[in-house]
Amino acid sequence: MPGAPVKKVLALSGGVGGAKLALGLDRVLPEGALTVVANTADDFEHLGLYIAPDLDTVMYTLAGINDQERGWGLAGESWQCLDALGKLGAEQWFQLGDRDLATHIHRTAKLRAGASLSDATGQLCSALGVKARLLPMSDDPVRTLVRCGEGELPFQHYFVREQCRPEVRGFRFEGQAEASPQADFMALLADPALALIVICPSNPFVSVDPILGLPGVREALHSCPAPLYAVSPIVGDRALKGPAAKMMAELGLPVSAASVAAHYRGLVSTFVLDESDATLAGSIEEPAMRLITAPTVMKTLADREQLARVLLADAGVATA
Ligand code: FO1
Repeated sequence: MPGAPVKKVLALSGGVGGAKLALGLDRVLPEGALTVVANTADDFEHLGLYIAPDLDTVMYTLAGINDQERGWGLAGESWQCLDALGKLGAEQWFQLGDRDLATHIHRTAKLRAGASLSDATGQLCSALGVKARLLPMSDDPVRTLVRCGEGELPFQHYFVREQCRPEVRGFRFEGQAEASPQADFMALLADPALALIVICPSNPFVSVDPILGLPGVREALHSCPAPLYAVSPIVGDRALKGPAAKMMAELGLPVSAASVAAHYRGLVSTFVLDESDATLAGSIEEPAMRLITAPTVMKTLADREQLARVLLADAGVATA
């Protein structure tokens, strides 16, 4: 007798923080249940290669080959090409490892031959043994520009070259208004089998907003009957990873999960706070948002699976 149809889960993710929860979900869900949509507004061209940092971080993490310490790139990497580039006087501020380069070379060749970013991603994922479906948020170019005192900086120049030092005044997502959200992503939002959408604990400003602001995405999320959860990337007054807390302070927002909840007002139905922020719950006045607490700090693989299980149990989605 055929079993019950698999309930589907969609995770919206940036890089390192989002990839951790995506891995937890992947490990506890039945095969075929998980789709991860990754931000591509951090993508850029460097040394003639198309680099998609968030897609790669999620892909390497789901394939179990990511560098756990750095969060990005491959484990056991070597840097001979980067050293040789340095000797030639080429730019070295963006570190491309020898084996990681194979991904960028292969993807760039596919794109130049006419493949879409979705096709190139699907092909890389199947070659690396990734079981979940990983999609770029769009096949069209969207690029984050960080507004700071010095003018606008392309995202990787702000993040990696300038080490997030410039004071942030705002963001602009070039190409967003003209971009189409990835077709399978939109189809999933209309799929009756979709049982849960999770905004991973990624940076709300530069990882999640590029996805949510694509034409038609907010409307599709509103009409989708599946509950929309968001996990706070801020615990106490610190970001789990990256510059989210620094950005909040520079934008004049209180650095707390309450600001993240306010950011997602009108969209998210369940907001997930870390257990250590349980006392904040009383001060978050978001009448349309249900608040729950969970252990959101994911240091180990067991932590990732545990958070995934808590979210799925809360949403009534069966695990494998
Ligand atoms: N992040 C860094 O902080 N320094 C790097 O040199 C760097 C290189 C890099 C190469 C390939 C890749 O896929 C990602 C890389 N990242 C690097 C990570 C990445 O730029 C950021 O973590 C994201 O854009 C923010 O989500």
